[in-house]
Amino acid sequence: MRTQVAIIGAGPSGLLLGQLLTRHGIDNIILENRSADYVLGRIRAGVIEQSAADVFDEAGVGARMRKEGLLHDGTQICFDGRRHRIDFRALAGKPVIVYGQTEITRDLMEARAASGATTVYEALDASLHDFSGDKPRVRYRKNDQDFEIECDFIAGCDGFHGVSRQSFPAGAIRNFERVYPFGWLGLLSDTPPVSEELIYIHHERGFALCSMRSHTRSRYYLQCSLADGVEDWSDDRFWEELKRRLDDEARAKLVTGRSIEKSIAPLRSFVAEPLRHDRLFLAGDAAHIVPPTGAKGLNLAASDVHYLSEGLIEFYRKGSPAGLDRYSERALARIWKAERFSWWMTTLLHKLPDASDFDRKLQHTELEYLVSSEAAQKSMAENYVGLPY
Ligand code: RFL
Ligand code: PHB
Repeated sequence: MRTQVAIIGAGPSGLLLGQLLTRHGIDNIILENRSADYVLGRIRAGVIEQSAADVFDEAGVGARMRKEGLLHDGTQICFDGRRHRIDFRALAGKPVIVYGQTEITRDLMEARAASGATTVYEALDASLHDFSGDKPRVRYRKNDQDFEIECDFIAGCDGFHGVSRQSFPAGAIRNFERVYPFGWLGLLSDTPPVSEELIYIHHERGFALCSMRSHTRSRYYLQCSLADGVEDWSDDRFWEELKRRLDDEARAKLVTGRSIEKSIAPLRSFVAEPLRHDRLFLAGDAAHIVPPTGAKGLNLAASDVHYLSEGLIEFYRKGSPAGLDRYSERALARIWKAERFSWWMTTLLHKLPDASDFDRKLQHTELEYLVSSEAAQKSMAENYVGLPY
């Protein structure tokens, strides 16, 4: 088989890149090691920046998001049992869109199927070869048969545990990492959200987040121990613990119900540099991880893919490698700002197990400063709605 761009991974990064390239007449094949149903079953991000939404529009997949997505003009920060509102529209001039990653992924999959471009699901043992020459190849196995794709470029969009970053030669990539000593336990339920806006809660028992997918579907998170398993958390235990962390009004309003999904995610900050080795490029979670507190992971995937698709389109249209040469530097500048913001939101809002009394006083003062200073709120709003591309 031969294609122009071989894309590894059919998460949001890979599907979005494939869609943008296809629309510009650039041939591409996506290899995904899981099934389409498995990919659609993962419950992840919920908040989309306007600029990421614009990239989804450009890829021709924004219509349902624009129709069904919920526009949020602000968010709520709760501590000491009181809620404070950060007004995104007033402070940063735009709202965010609440629309599930699952839905975006579904929209991308449908658009790809309609375009006729090839996606190989359950493509096992992908291995990347010769990307330092001008004829890179990708090998994989499907239904016990071996296949090889010859291509011009390989885009590694295969997430944190994928093969692409691991294929960089030793010494050609540097990792920067912080692992947090707690996790997030998420619960999805067909119950009306407790509030019209997301509530980020700092509480002495740990962080909590009230989010949503629609007016009838809620998504809640609790800071939990890394030693916990989902089996330790019955629905009843989850709701009881969430109630303890809510303010009085939210506690009284909370509608509980059967969970339709529950999962635990560890929290990590991670960046690999650079994002390119010759004809192999990394984008999305393959290159970086943010803790979910800032809602930046999916949004960074969209900005990486925007820069990378621009470079590839320029290469095929004009024969110029300039955009590809600038890709790593451009993408990393935005990635590090999102890393900073996600780290800041995480340390501001969680119960930090190793904190001293001094650290806890500073954390409380930071919260007080945020809710009392327009300048501080403006900085948070500007980052939350998304820094410019
Ligand atoms: P993904 O989604 O991990 O997709 C990678 C794909 O590659 C496949 N793969 C392989 N395929 C072929 N061969 C191999 N060897 C392969 N190895 C892996 C995988 O099966 C998968 O299908 O990465 P991508 O596309 O870069 O997208 C990144 C986003 O999924 C991620 O950043 C967000 O979900 C992060 N995130 C959030 N981001 C936001 O912008 N806003 C949010 O509100 C938000 N909330 C969250 C989140 C992530 C969470 N978890 C579970 C980590 C909330 C949570 C709880
Ligand atoms: C979500 O709805 O899943 C969500 C929202 C905001 C975050 C993280 C996750 O910061």
